[in-house]
Amino acid sequence: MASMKKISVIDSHTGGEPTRVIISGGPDLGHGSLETRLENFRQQFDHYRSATVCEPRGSDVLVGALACTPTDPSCTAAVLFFNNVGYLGMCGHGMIGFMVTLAHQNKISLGAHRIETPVGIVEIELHNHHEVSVHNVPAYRYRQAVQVAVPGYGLVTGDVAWGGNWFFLINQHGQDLQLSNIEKLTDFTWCVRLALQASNVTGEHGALIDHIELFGEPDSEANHSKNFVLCPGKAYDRSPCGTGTSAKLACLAADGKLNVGDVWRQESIIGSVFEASYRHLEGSNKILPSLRGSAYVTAEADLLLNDDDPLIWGIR
Ligand code: PYC
Repeated sequence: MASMKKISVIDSHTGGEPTRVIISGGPDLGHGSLETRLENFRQQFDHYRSATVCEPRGSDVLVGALACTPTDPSCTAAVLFFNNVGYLGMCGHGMIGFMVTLAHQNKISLGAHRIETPVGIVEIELHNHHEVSVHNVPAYRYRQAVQVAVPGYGLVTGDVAWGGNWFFLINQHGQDLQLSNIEKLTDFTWCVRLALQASNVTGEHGALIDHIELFGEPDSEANHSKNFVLCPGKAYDRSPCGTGTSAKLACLAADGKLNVGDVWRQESIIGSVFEASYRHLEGSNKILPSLRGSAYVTAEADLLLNDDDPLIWGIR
C-alpha cells in the first residue's frame, strides 16, 4: 500500500483573502534564527509550500502560514508566510488570519501578543475571536513620483514604499477599479511590474518590487480610498492588503496628507475594509503603521500526500 503523509491545516479569510495555517505535518526547519529557518524552508522544503498552497490542494490566491517557535522569548509565536510563488516578509491579512486561527484553537488569550516575522517583531492585539489589530514593522516611502514606461500603456508614475513588502503605489492610472474589471486591472498591474523590473526600478538595496497597488475613489462614503493590489504570483488581494495599506500610510504621512493618529479606512476591490493609522518612529523618517481587521475560520482539514501521486507536491 502507498504510504501517506498528512499536513493538517486551518483555513480562514480576512476580508475575503484566504490564509491557510499549517497546524501539524509541516517541515522541521530546526532552531536557528528565523532568517535561517526561512532559508531552510526555501532551499530544502519548498515542496511543502507548493503542496500546501498550490493546485490541486490550493489556488493562486492562498497565502500559507507556518507557525514556528520564536527565538525571542517575549514572543508568543513566530510565523513564516508563503504563497503560490515563494515567501513573504510580512503579511497583514495573513497575520490577522493567523491570530484568529490560534484563538480558534484556544492556544492564545485575548489581549496583547508579540509575533516574530522574518522582517521584525509585530505587536498584536486580539480584541475578540475575530478582530485583530496589527502594529506592523516600520514603513517608509523610498522613492517618490517614479516614472516608468509601460509597454502598451505609456508613462506611469508611482511611489516606491515598504510596508513589510515592497510596493509600487499608483494614484493616476486611468483604470476603473471595479470587480468586473479584474482581468484588465491584472493585465495593467502585471505590465507595470514587468516594466519596473525591465527599467531596474527597485526597492532599497535592489529589492524586487513584487506588489503593485492602484488607488481610486471608495464605494462607501465611510471609507477614504479603494485599492487593487496585485500580489507576487499574479493573484489580486481580496483584502485591502495590510502591508500595502502600511505602505500607503507611509506615502500619506510623507505627503502631509494624514496626521498621526487619524484613521484611514482602506477599502479593498471587493469592499472589505482595514482601519489604519500611524505613529512616527522617533529619530527616523519611518512610520509605525497599525491596522485593524477581522478574520473568520472557514475550514479545518487534513491535506493528504500520497507517495504514488505524481503531483504529490502540487503543481509547481
Ligand atoms: O495583507 O499584507 C497583506 C498581503 C500581502 C499579500 C497578500 N496580502
